[in-house]
Amino acid sequence: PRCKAVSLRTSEFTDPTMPITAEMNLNELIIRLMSFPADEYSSHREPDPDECLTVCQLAINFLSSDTAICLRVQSPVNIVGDIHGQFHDLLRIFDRLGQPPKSKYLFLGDYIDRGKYSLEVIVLLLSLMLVYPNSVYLLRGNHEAANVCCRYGFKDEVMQRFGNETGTSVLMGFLRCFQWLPLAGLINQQIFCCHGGISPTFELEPYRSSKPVSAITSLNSMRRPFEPPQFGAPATCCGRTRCRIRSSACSKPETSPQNKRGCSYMFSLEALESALHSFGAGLLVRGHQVAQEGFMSPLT
Ligand SMILES: [Mn+2]
Repeated sequence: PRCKAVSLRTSEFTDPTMPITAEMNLNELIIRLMSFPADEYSSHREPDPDECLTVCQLAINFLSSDTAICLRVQSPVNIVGDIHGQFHDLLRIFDRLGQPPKSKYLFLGDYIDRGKYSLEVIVLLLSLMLVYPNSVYLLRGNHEAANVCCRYGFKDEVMQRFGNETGTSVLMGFLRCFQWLPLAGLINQQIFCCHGGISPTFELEPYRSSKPVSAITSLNSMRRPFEPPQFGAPATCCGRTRCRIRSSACSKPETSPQNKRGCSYMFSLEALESALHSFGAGLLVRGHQVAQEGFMSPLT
């Protein structure tokens, strides 16, 4: 990686009261981005730095009103995995499943990096969340963090479009905003959704109580904002650690023998059932991993 890692302390980027600097009509911005031409980059007006920073600040104001780690969502809702800067795919998803607020969406994180249009993806999704807070829910993926998005494309995209000086302030705006994104969602008290997966440290608090909802309460006892720590439940939840399914029985997620850094977990059906039981949930839906057919159900 040629870029220097940007290190952030939570305290430096958590002011939810920063004034909004630009007048902006979010509905117009949404309509403009939704009509992004499918074949012609030149005729598309990209989000400008003021729009990016204003959307980030509005999102922080909104997200800081409830700092729980786990969102509660009611069905029916469409669950969408990693977009990774593929703006056309996002538009196709809206075409197929309906635009908010007609259809409800829970996105599992990893909006940016890899694809060419990270800015359009994240600006549109944040704007939709702001205008339709009961129809668009955004979770945090491992790419929504300083140390990842500076290495996998988002930082380069922002610098290329806006230049180093303006680009840096836009990047910082997004990094501050990412710190406020929730890590998990629970649909109808039944379907637990997160970017990465389950972690052995989910057990620390949930298992102290026999009440099934205690795990969620325990997740909710953590508060945003933060930069994901390197290890532990929040790290695994948002995919900072990798999760893989293992086939043999084992009651807890275990570190993968292939991964010498010990930041990867394998989990079996047994471990999954035990974690879900502690949440009072029956199903885990996660992103973070390629599924050739669009989705897969490896443990059913
Ligand atoms: Mn990921």
